[in-house]
Amino acid sequence: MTSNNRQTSNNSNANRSPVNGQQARTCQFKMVLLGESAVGKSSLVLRFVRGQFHEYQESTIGAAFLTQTVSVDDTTVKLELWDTAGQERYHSLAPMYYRGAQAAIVVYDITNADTFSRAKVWVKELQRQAAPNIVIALAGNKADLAAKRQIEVVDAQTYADENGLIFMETSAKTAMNVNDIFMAIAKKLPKNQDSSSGRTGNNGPSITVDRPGNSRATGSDGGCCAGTK
Ligand SMILES: Nc1nc2c(ncn2[C@@H]2O[C@H](COP(=O)(O)OP(=O)(O)OP(=O)(O)O)[C@@H](O)[C@H]2O)c(=O)[nH]1
Ligand SMILES: [Mg+2]
Repeated sequence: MTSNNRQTSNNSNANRSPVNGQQARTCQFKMVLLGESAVGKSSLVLRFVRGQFHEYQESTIGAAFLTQTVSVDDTTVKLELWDTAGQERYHSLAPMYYRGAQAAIVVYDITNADTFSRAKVWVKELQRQAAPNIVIALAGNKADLAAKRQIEVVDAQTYADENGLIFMETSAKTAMNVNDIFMAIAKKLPKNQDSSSGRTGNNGPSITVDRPGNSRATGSDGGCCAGTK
């Protein structure tokens, strides 16, 4: 939350840009990443948005805001990604970021059992406090460090199944399952409800830091499509 230089375009026609002579449907969703510090939230987002990985990724201060646009069938899905800070002193800020979010990725580090316990606490908090229809994914990150694993896949999968979560082990380092987990969420998001707030910005990835109040993501009641074929 150190600057306010978010790159957006207010092109009101962007929701209905013609694709192959037809009107494309554009949806926009707010997604939040939660989890203990150093589990790899920022690394997952940077891998997804920029295709990069940094061995010495700096710990996030406050939160970072990024966007990425993907295609799901005939729909352009713009994801507004709030990458929260995992350090204890920022935990009280989390509700600002998950409020109104249509999706969340709760991240743990497969080599650290404490982070899995913390992930479960985040899931519980989302189930109680976030939008009732929020799509939640559980990411067991650092899968490239399987030799140091403390959490077995079957245990995480069982927990995810019991709680209706998408689950994948990921590696921001090798890129394993990174696009896949974001795409699995994007596919599960509702895209058939019209909303007047289906604003869209530039289509390319952008990375900025911002305040959550500036997000124009839609409300907590589901779809945010604008423009239909
Ligand atoms: N081996 C390995 N290291 C990773 C992976 N993902 C992240 N890391 C490393 O783990 C450290 C922490 O990653 P971050 O992305 O900063 O973690 P974070 O969850 O954003 O941490 P906070 O911002 O403090 O909440 C960095 O040194 C990363 O390089 C991964 O998949 N594999
Ligand atoms: Mg971070």
